[in-house]
Formats: sequence, structure tokens, C-alpha cells
Amino acid sequence: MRYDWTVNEIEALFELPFNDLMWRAQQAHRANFDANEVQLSTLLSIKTGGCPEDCKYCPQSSRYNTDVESELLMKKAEVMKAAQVAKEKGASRFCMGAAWREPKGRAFELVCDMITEIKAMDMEACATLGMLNADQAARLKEVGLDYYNHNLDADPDYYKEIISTRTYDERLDTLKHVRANGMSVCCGGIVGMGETRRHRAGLVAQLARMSPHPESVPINMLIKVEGTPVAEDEQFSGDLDPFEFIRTIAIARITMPGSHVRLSAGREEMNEEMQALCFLAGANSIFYGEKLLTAGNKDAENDQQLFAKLGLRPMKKATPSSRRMVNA
Ligand code: SAM
Ligand code: DTB
Ligand code: SF4
Repeated sequence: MRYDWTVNEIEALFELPFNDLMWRAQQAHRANFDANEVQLSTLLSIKTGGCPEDCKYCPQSSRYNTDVESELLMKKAEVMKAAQVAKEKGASRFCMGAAWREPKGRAFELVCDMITEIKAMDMEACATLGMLNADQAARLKEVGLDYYNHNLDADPDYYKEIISTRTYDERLDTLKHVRANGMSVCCGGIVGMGETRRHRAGLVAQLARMSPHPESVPINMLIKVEGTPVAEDEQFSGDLDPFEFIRTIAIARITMPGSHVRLSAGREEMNEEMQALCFLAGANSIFYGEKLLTAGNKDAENDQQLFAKLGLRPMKKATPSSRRMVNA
């Protein structure tokens, strides 16, 4: 496994002929995984909207005028009902998201109770609650959390254009606490925010230089939500070519061959052929279920049909034993 990828090397991968890139991605994928298995994670927004942060892509920031209504933390019984439905539909992991800068006080303990109950249902548990300190990470580990999602979102230089209320280093600190407490890291980013190819290479380099690599790498295609600056301001405009998105997936696969690369937000807008190319590029995880946090997603039946057409199977659990553990 390599942890010394340079931005130039990754940019060179972006320049490869498409077929050559896909071939390399397939080799990396097949050396490490069953290439016909895809991990299914279901998301639930347990605390929606009203977030004090200024992430310019996010419909949940209180700074932008979007259709998202603020809601209080959901009751545990409702969350458990949603987790049960996700399990019955075949998801192996349940991911809870909260629109917080960081978790605090009693609300944090309530989320810890939810995690305990999800673990009792024999599902993998993931949470994304904003920044964590060392004590909070230790507490999440104690209640059995398997994965913590915290994205880098963009290349360090481009990041400054997108978020001002928390620094890149603060993000890295949270990831350090997650690692230090023995949880798996889910960390990726967004493409399609008006960044250059060099910036996309820079984002992948940041991820691929982490040692170990994040176990899960969500690659989100920006969902342009009315009212958010990235959807409204010219500065961020310009649609990303679909092949550039597929290339980004392939490059994540090549540079982080043992990680679960997730075809994440934006799938609702993708046709079956595009999704099939993403799987061919080495994506082996998706968000499964009709909703992401506030935005729509393909519904489960739709995904089941696509899986049948492509001969894909849901992965049981993304524990290390499901990997082939062979380096590409
Ligand atoms: N508040 C927490 C945080 O920021 O870490 C957790 C929830 S936040 C919504 C999780 C991730 O969702 C963000 O880091 C970003 O990558 C993704 N996201 C949010 N809005 C998006 C959009 N419009 N399109 C694509 N991805 C988005
Ligand atoms: C991630 O990388 N993408 C997910 C999850 N981690 C939490 C969230 C996507 C959010 C899309 C916009 C919305 O639903 O509000
Ligand atoms: Fe808040 Fe997370 Fe949205 Fe940023 S991405 S505004 S921190 S919910």
C-alpha cells in the first residue's frame, strides 16, 4: 500500500486515456475485493438544519435560504424504526447525520444511546456529527460506533473558498481522534463545486496520503440545492463532465486500493449506464434508500433492479475479513 502519492502523480492519472485508467482501477479493485459486491449504507438525518457552519454547498446551514426546515433531535424510537427498515431492505450499515458544528451535552449522550441500540440490532453503526474532541471520540468507541464520517470535502487550497467557519486542520484533528480511538474512518469529498482538475487531484492526494487510508471514501457529486452559494454563484458554476466524475472514482480506487470507495451523493441524477461505469471504476459502496440527509436518492427497489441487471450482490459487512488483503 502506498501513502506517498503526490498531487502531480495523481494529476497524471487523470490524464491517462480513459480505457487505460479503467483497466488500472479494475486491477486494483479485483486484487483487493470481490468486484461484484457492493456495500450498502443507509443514511438518516437525526437532527436536520439550523447549522451554524457556512459550508457553501450545504442546504442545512442556517446562513442560506433553502427549503430545509430545522428540526429537533429525533426520538430514539423513531430512529430505531428507520434502522429496522434499513436492515430489512438489506443495508449492512446505518449512518446517522446531525447538522451540528460539534456534538454537545445531553444531545450527544442521546446519540450514544441510539448507537448502543443499533449495535444490538447487529448492524454496523456510523455517525457524522461534526467536529469531535478526544473524549467524545473515546465515548463513541465505548458505545460501539464502527465508523465516523468526517469529510475533507475539497483540496486544501480550494477549501478556503467553500468553508470559513472551520479549518482544514480542525478536520484533520477530528480524524486523528477517530483513529486514535480505534474506529474506522469514513472520509471523502465533493466534486463539481467549480474546482479545477488539479484541485480534484489535491483532494485525492490528501486522502491517499493518510496512513492508514480511510476505510471508507465517499465521493460525492455536488447536489446543487437552490439557495446555497455553490448552486447560485457564478464563481462555482460549470457542470462537471460525467467522465471526470468516473475518473475521480477510478483514481480513488487506484490510490486507496483496499478502501471501500462510495458512489455517494448525486446518484439520483445518474442513469444506470453512468452508475455501471462507476462500479467498473471500482466504486463498491453506495448510500441505499430513498433519502440521503435532506436530498433525494434512488429508491431501494430501483437499486435492487440495477444490481440484478449487473449481477451485483450486497456485501454482508465491510469488516476487514471481507477484503482480500492483497496489495495492488
Ligand atoms: N455536520 C456534519 C459535518 O459537516 O461533518 C455532518 C453532516 S454533513 C451534511 C456531511 C457531508 O455531506 C458533508 O461533509 C458533505 O461532504 C456532504 N454534503 C452536504 N451537502 C452536500 C451537497 N449539496 N452535495 C453533495 N454533498 C453534500
Ligand atoms: C457523505 O460523504 N455524503 C453523505 C454522508 N457523507 C453524510 C451526505 C450527503 C448529503 C447530501 C445532501 C443532503 O442530503 O442534504
Ligand atoms: Fe453544517 Fe455539516 Fe452542513 Fe457544514 S456540512 S453546514 S457542518 S451540516
